Amino acid sequence: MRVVCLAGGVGGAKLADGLQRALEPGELTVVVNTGDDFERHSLLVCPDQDTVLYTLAGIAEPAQGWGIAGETWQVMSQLARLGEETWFRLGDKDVATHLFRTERLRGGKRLSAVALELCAALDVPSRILPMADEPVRTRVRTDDGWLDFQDYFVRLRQAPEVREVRFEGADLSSITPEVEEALAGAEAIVVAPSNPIVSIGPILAVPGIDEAIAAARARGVRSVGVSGIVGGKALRGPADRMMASLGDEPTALGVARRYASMGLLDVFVLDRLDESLARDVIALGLEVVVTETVMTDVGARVQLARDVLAATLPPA
Ligand code: FO1
Repeated sequence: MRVVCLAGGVGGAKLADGLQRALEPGELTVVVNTGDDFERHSLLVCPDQDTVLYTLAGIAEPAQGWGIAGETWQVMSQLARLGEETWFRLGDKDVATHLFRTERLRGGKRLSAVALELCAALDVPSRILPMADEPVRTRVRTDDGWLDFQDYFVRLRQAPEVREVRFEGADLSSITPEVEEALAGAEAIVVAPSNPIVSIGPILAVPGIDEAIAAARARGVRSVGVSGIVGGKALRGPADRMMASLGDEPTALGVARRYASMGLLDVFVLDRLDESLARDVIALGLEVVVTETVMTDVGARVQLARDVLAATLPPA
């Protein structure tokens, strides 16, 4: 079954890992958010792409979710000694990824081509594709003005309230041939339990992606989304606070409303803790599946992936 999964960082990577384990090699394509990407020490860092890459390659650092297991920090220590800012920590092995990527981009390759080279080099049996080849950068407006995403997320530890979000460059970007081909051949679409505003939002802001999803759904492909907000709390990161400060209800129902208003989904997956919201989600015109969505171990990732894949099959 050919599956396309839209994903951001850690939550997206975990479900993608479950899907990769539940499917045959080559059946999964993950389209990742690039709005978090930025230049650090003259290297292009693609946090969501790399989180998914390292997870699907089986080398991710398990506790923090991003970066590579067993990292050392010699480069950062020396940069600190030289007086550079080191609030964004790049491990020594991780730096190799950014060197590999940046060198190829400077040589004229597209980000998508480099992403596929990284998958091949790390023996990942799935395709991890950036949402666009052109730079798209998420910026957030706080009471102190506009900030680059990683300034807000890592340097300021998501402390400021977010008043507005924009995806700079999205209007100049376009769907890549690889993403277009994946959606044209998809038999199921999955929207991972990632932040709906700053992880899934940028992907849908790339011209051509929502149309390609709509075209797939028009030929009967079902689209299933999973809430990353459980019991009114984001499993990770600031999605709940961000939704509240932007005027959305910070619950799984708020996530479902956002996706339903975009006409993105057929089915919404709720955690058992949120079962009482099912009636309201159904009223939005979505089917509902209630299951365990918190992926505490690999078994839970595979179980959620199986539940999601079952929901992509039309009801009997
Ligand atoms: N997150 C942090 O909280 N602190 C870091 O120093 C940090 C470094 C980092 C390096 C490479 C990478 O791919 C990701 C990294 N992240 C770090 C995670 C990341 O920036 C965010 O979790 C995502 O952008 C949000 O999805």
